Amino acid sequence: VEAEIPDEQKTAWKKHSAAGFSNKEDFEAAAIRHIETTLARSLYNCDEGAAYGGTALAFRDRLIIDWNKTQQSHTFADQKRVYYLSLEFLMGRALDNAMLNVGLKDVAREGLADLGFRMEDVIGIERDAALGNGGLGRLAACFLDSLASLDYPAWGYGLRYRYGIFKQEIINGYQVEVPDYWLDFNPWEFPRHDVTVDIQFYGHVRKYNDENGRQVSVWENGEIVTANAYDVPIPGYNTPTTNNLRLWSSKAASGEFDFQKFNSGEYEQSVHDQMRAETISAVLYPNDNLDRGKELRLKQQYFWCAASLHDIVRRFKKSKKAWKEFPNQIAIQLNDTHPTLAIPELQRILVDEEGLDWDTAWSIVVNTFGYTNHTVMAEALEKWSVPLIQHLLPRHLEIIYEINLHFLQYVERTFPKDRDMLSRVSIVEESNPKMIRMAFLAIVGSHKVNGVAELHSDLIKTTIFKDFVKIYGQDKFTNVTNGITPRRWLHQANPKLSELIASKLGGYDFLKDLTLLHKIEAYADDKQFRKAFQDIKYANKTRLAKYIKETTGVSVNPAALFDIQVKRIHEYKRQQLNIFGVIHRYLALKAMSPEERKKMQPRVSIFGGKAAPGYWMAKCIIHLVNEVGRVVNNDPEIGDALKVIFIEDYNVSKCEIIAPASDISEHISTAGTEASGTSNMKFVLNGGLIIGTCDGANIEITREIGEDNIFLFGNLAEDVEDIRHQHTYEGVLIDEGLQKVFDAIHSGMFGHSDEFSALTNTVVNHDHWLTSADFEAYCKTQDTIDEAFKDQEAWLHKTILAVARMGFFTADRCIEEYAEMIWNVEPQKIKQNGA
Ligand code: CBF
Repeated sequence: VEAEIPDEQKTAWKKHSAAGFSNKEDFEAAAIRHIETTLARSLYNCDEGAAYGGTALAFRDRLIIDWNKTQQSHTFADQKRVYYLSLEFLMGRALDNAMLNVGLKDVAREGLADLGFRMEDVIGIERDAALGNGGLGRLAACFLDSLASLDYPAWGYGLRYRYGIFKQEIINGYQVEVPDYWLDFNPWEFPRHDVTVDIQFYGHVRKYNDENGRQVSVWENGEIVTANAYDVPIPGYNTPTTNNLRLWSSKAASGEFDFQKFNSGEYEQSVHDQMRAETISAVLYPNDNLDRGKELRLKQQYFWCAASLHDIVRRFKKSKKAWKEFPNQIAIQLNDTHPTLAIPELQRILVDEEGLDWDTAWSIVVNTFGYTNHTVMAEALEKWSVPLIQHLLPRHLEIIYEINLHFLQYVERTFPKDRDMLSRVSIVEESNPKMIRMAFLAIVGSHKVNGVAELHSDLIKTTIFKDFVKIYGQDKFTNVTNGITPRRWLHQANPKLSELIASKLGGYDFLKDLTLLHKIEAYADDKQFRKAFQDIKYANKTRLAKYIKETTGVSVNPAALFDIQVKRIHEYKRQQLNIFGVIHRYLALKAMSPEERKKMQPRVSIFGGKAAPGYWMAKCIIHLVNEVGRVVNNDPEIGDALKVIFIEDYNVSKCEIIAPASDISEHISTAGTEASGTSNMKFVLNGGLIIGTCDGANIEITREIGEDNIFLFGNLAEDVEDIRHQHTYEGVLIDEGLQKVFDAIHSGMFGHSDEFSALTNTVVNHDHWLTSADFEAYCKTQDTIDEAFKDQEAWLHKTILAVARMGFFTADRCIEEYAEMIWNVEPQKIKQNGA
């Protein structure tokens, strides 16, 4: 309480309070001080690594001053806050983002030049914080940027994995996984040694009746692991608001280390518990859209949910408000089902620890949580075996059963004649072993459920959650179409395009109100603007070509059409369709005379993405792409007409170079399988067009930018099931062109054909992903693109219109929709003095 602090203390603090730099001189002073004192380097041994360290630490100081002001201000105001629970935060690099968001990149550039360094080299030193697999984790990172930029009081909660997503190496055309130990030097986190939570696993539940005859459950005798907090400041763009991302790291609880064993020489055993505890936050599971049901993963989920909830409840209790105020003060968003255990955990805290009755507690729980679904694919829908939960979290299993009982009683009352309904919607699946359906628990325990694009939100209502719509009504289900942050994905990745747009719009306001982009539509026919736009694209392609040359040794011509598909490798995303199309093109080029070949539009087909280590088919796709590249790129007859590139170790920082360099990018999932996609938005915002299916956010992108400015093809979601049914009963009809591709593969043209038999057989046997069914349409659309690209003026017209119409896809709009429809929170501006 301010009034209780003596005046002398206040004066001393005021006089010496840390001040951030805002000019070159002060930046240099801050950076050099850190280089000398924190990093123990000097003028004589300051390399790029040290320059990065000094710059990052100088900016971290700046951020933490704003962070303190923001947190103080939020505590004083005591408004409703949002907590975003996500097992993945794919943050990428922090320095460039921090410099741009606080508006001091030019100051730092000049300062670094004085010290003898180039900004680009210094930025390039930073390792990506790669705590995620793909779209879901990157979405969480974009949302954090928007929450801070829009001044929402919000925290992210996640796990501080010691190893992020593995580093991918391509050796002899095969993916090899190498561990990503990224914490050697991480200037962006603050260890909070004072913030720890003891988390319990295993044990048993003891019941007794208290003096009022009320049954009490005590979960006891478990194994304790400690959660340690690490805070990462999240700066908003052009605002002092700096929010917090709190990541938990696991440690053996103090007292767990067995000194007796250690002293008697049993070293290994004595450190065993220590290591076991630390394993919980050691590694990110490298699966995207796939549930493997591993015990350690369940431990991760509970560890993180329990630590986060403990923290949230502790903060709430400080306010001394009544429990019924909890949902008015706190909104918790569940990013997919991974944090669903937070639901029974909050119920446990309220009932077992705080003594609330079941119904009061449950109403608080439901009004607090919102659940975002990111997939309809069966293999990604999480289920946990009842015996496993029973063993690891015995009290939670009881609570889940009780939640289910109350829910099923309600269903029974509402639909007395529909017995099947009970087994269809039960949170407990009556299989052997019984399984807990996490998505169902998330729906029952939340007041809103949202999908991430219109088609996807409709599909969840008509397929996997159909019964729940009957039970709860339409209003519980809503849509928030995904978006991306224009700060990173335009301003940072494509500074020249951002500058060109700003020159026409009279400043950078569009970075906070992306709908302002519509004003550049007026320049779509302006010759000078077009030329400038075209030059920027060419420069970005040249930058990527240089990167490709340096990393693969292959020269590509920046004047060729750059066709890019970078994302996780997955059969549903259909990189196989793309590479079969490339082979089809190669065969066609080989069959042409040199004169005919010269008339063809030169192309560079670029792939990138990681396969989950245990996903054999995805690994076959990577191998085939690399083998096709080896053959095509070394074929003297082909030359520049076609090049095939696989970019190793695709990640966020590489995407920042790749997205601005596309002419066409591929978003070609089997219709109805890609919930939204977000790279589609990044590519269009950077002046590239899309070849895509009517899937996910492609549909809304088409609606916004106009169907003349996108190349759609393929079967529609509503027809997919019928086609699959036909395949099962009548067999697969292999497209003629595709058959030639398969013949070429079987002939050994791209290496031993056995290596690829799984890939071709799956199409011949079931064609579950409609590779053959969509092949002809895909190839024809690629031909249309070749023709369209030849008319550069018309192409430029399309790309400029598309950029101008992308305003809807900002993550800021998403956050405003969540805030209004789901969280009911208001922004809170922080004054520069922190009041
Ligand atoms: O909503 C964000 C993204 O999430 C996924 O990556 C996911 O992990 N389920 C989906 O596959 C994407 O379609 C979606 O854009």
